[in-house]
Amino acid sequence: MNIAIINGPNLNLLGSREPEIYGSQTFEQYLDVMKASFPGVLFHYFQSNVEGELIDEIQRIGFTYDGIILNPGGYTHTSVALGDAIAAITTPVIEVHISNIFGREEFRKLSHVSAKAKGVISGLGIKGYALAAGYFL
Ligand code: CA2
Repeated sequence: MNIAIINGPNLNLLGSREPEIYGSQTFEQYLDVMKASFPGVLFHYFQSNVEGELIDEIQRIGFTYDGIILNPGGYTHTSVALGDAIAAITTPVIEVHISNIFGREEFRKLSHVSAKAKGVISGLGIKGYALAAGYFL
C-alpha cells in the first residue's frame, strides 16, 4: 500500500517553534514512528512552502496512490486552487490539522479543502496523521 503524506507551508518548522501548539517532535522523527507502526505501508513524504509545488505533487501521485494525508497548512484557508486539485484527482485525501482549527481564530474555520476531502482530522496533535493512515488500511 502506498500512502503519501503532504505537508504545506511552515510545517518544516515542526519541533523547533511554537511547541505549545504544534508539539516538540520534528516530522522526520514522527515519520519513523509511523513507518514502524505500519510495516505494510510505503510512506512517501513531501513538504513544500510553495502552493504550486503542492498542487504539482497532488496531481503527480493523485491517480496511483492508495491514499493521501494532506496538511495544507495556511493554504487550507486561502487556496481555491488546492481545493480544485483535490477535486480533480481519484486518490482519496484525508485533511489533517495538528491544532483544532475550529478553536482558534475565525479565519481558520474556513477550509477550501474539507468539502473535497474524504474526511478531516483536526486538533488531535501529530497523532492525527497515524489516525488518518489507519483509515486507509
Ligand atoms: O494545525 C495545523 O496543522 C495547521 O494546518 C497548521 C498551519 C495553520 O496555518 C493552520 O491553520 C492549521 C500552520 C503551520 C505552521 O507550522 C508550524 C510548525 C511549527 C512551528 C511554527 C509553525
